[in-house]
Formats: sequence, C-alpha cells, structure tokens
Amino acid sequence: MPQESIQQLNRRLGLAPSLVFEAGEGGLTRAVLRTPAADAHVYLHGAHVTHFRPRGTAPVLFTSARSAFESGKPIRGGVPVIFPWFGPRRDDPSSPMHGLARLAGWSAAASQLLDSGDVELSLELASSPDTRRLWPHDFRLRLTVRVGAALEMALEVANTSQTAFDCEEALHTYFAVGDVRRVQVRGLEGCDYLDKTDNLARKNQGQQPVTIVAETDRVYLETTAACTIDDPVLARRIVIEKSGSANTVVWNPWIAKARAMPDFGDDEWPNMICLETCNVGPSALRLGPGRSHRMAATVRVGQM
Ligand code: TA6
Repeated sequence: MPQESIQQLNRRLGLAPSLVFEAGEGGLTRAVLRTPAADAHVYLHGAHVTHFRPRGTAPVLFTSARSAFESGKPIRGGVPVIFPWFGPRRDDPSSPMHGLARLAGWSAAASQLLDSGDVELSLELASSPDTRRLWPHDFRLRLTVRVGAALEMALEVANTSQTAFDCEEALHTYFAVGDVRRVQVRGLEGCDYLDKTDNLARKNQGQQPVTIVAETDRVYLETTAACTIDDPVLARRIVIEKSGSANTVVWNPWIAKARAMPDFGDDEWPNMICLETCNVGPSALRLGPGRSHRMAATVRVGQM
C-alpha cells in the first residue's frame, strides 16, 4: 500500500497540537504526542516508540545517538516491536534478527484525545506477500500507544490464517539510566532464568535484586510480576507493569558487545538497560486460526 503523506495523515488522524505527524530522523514519518503530563514520539517504521518524557524528569527511553533511521534497518533504542521470532531465527539464521515487525512500515489506524488529556495512537501491520516470503502465515498486528503520565503499549496479535501458528513477541524496551552499574531491578526475585551469556544455563535469581556488573542477557521464566528500575543517579524509580506476558528479559551489552554494535556508541552502555515484556522460548504463543492475543506494558516514573 503506498505510504500516506504527512499531510494526508494529519488530515485523517492528526489532533493538533496533541498529536501531529511530521518528518522525523532520517525523514521517517513520526507522530509527536504532546500531553500536559508527557511527550512521546512514535515512528511508523516498526511502530517504534522512540521517546517518552514525563514533565519534570529526564527522558525515560534510551535511543542510541548512532541509531540508523532508514527503512530496512532497526532503530536502536526506544521500544522495538519484536514479532514473530525473538533473537536469531532458529530454523533460518539468514532471517533478520528479532523478526520482521520492527523493520516493516506500519500504517496509522486510529487516534483519540481522551478527557484525561491522554493521547492514544494505534498502528497496524498486516501480513503481505513480503512478510509471507519471510514467514508463511497470515496475521494482523495492532500496537496501541497511550501517552499521559504513563506510557501504555498494547500489542495485539491476530492469526488471520486458516491454520494455527507459533510465534514469539516482545516489547524490547530500552530504558535510560544514569549509570547501569548503580541500578537495581526488583520484581524478579525467586525467578528462574536462562542465562544467554552462559549457554542458556538455567539459574535462579534468588532474593537479591538484579544488578549489572558485566554483560547481562537473561530470559526470566514464568513471571507476570511488575518490575522496578531504581536509578540513584537520576534519582527515580521506573515502574513497568505488564499483562499477557510470561517472560521478562534483562539485557545490557556491557563493553565488548557495545563496541561490536555499529549502531550503538562504545560509551553508551552505562546509560541504558533493556527490560523487555515478552513471550519467548518455552512461553512462545500458539494461536489457533482466528484467535488473537494481547500483551501490554505500562511504564511510569515514581520516586525511589
Ligand atoms: O533482548 C536481548 C537481545 O536478544 C540480545 O541478545 C541482543 O541481541 C539484543 O537483543 C539486541 O538485539 P538487536 O538485534 O537489536 O541487536
């Protein structure tokens, strides 16, 4: 489908000054959502939320200064939408990392300004000959982003095929922190996790908060808990509540991995931590024909 012009988008879904479409980084189309409580940016490329900043605090999402902003490449930071596989594709390593959704051009589907002053934007991606060449199933994705004092993101996956399919999904959120070495993540106490830095060894978190002292890449299993990120440098607590998600991934690339990523600054790793809301691996979704699933994450900032 030919992409709508910015003028057409604003005519159809713009809610100036609360929701305005414009040319963003790299000329990619983005929606700028401005509310009394917070601002946010959402790109049509990948339905990618790149910015969320409540009044009176530093930006909550990290986006790399080295990120690409061009079709065919993922944006490094913000909230990549991961579907239908997480990480490398086990049955075809030549497929793009983390699936096809974050590389696709989504369409803006609906917008609304709520009485609370919150602004909501929905984006959709339907299967096509292009997606079927990568993944032979029919689907429709809908990401609904609500911005106010909190950032609410809901990913709905619908199986429009005639047969069931298995898929993985994630809201792969990059959070901005003052110094990741001083951050404590709570909510995962007692959970088992797969340690991707140790050949997927199954371990248990124990009763201590998660702290980052080296490259960290963990898939926490069977956890529906809200998590908090305590950041003493920025003197704030980020709270992530979720629904429809059985896994939480915690990732920081640390020094060597940061150097190895061309779209990530060598010195950026202390200022980010990924805490990802997902259904992956043993908790991958199995969707029957005509069935759908909703996974949501809500992010807000509080005091430590
Ligand atoms: O979620 C953690 C992870 O799977 C890491 O293993 C690392 O690959 C990260 O995602 C970033 O992946 P990307 O494809 O965006 O470079």
